[in-house]
Amino acid sequence: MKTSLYLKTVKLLVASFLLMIATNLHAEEWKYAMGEGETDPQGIYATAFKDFIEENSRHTIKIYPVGSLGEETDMMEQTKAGILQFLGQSTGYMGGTIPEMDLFTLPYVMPTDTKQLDYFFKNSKAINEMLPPIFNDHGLELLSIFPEGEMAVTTFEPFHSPADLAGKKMRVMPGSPILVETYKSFGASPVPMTWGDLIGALKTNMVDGQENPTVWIEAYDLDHLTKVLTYTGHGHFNASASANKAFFDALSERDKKLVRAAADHAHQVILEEAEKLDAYGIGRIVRTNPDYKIVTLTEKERAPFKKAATAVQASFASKSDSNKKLLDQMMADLKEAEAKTK
Ligand code: 6CS
Repeated sequence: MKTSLYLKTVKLLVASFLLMIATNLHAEEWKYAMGEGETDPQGIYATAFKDFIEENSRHTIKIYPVGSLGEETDMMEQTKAGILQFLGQSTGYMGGTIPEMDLFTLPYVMPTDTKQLDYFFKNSKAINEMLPPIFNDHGLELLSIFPEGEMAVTTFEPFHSPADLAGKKMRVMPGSPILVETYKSFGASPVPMTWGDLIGALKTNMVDGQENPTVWIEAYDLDHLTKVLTYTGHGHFNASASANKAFFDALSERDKKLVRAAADHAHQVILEEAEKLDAYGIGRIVRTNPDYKIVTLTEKERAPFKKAATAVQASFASKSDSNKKLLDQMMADLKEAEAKTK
């Protein structure tokens, strides 16, 4: 009697030990595609995520920068299909697939103050509680959403009012109905276009301007392809990181905790970096391109753009109950961020 109990105990201990070794020795290569290069904000996040995973497990991460697997527009489908395990994507490419993600392209909603943005992206209930189940409905597991800098508009001619933008073909990211509505409300003719087509379109005057954060404008020489950079204060460029949901759900509890911890680490790294990106971007533009014209619209000049934006915000909220609840929560989150960072 005692012998069989002893043998059972030994078998259980050996099986547990082997399971523990197997779990620790279990190594996979996970694919991570993103809409930017390795030195851009999404690359900083992806590299921090990769380093954390590889320093704390035997798994490895292979990063695919923009262009290596096709356009940014293709990557969402590849991730939902499970071809990719992780996706770094600009929110301006996501509203066509996940309508609620146009929350982040709404005009005159996000602040430009980096301290408020930092608090918001760390504490937002809209992001941390309301978006994850929405991502799940689309076969994705949301890991992070983070800022990349204030949107600046670059054009060939100065503009100070919606009338100045009349008939101007303004390129917008291709996955956002709200960006189209925004630039129509600003008096322009929006042209949805992937990043891969923008440089050629600017060189051939297929478009009259575009918007991006200054760190991107500088990194990809958009200031040398246009004449004027205008701060309107209307928008902010944001990016997301997510995983294929079936892949994430199938992970061991240990690996789920590892992925969450890696995302939290990368989120802290990019939020710290994001506080400097705007200053870095415009600083380099002014230093390397001193003749480039920089305009900051006055509050009086911004007024008609802000008035037009209220209709776009209302349009977003009217599209679904989910959109309305998210926008209401985001406004509350932003109010808290402002109060907490005074
Ligand atoms: O304008 C775009 O499409 C690109 N801009 C940034 C800041 N990141 C990637 C995106 O494809």
